[in-house]
Amino acid sequence: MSDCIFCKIIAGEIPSKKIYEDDHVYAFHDINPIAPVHALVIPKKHIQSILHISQDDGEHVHKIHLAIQEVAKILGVAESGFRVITNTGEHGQQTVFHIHYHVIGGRQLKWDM
Ligand code: IU
Repeated sequence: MSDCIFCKIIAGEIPSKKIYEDDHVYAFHDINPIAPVHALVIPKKHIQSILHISQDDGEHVHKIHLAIQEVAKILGVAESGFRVITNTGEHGQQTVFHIHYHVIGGRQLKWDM
């Protein structure tokens, strides 16, 4: 999508600190981290939110989960543990409408973070 900031990051039109990339997925450091490790894992396909995943998106969803494993290993939190969050809609405080998976860790998390 031409006006989507995350599509522009994937295209390299907006700079980002890349962690991992494959055919389906791009992962980068969040610009406003809330923990020592705070990555965003996104599908290269523009999908607005978890509510917009279709039957045809199975490979994207699978590849995102595999990429999360890779990102956790690369950033050194696979052993200690981490949290994956996908904010959805207004009450979920979704601010960027290209589905993204926050990978947060590097310290002890509480339920209210
Ligand atoms: P949210 O779940 O939609 O609220 O998360 C959007 C995240 O995208 C948020 O943590 C921002 O800091 C992050 N982000 C970014 O990393 N780079 C950007 O250019 C923009 C937002 I805009």
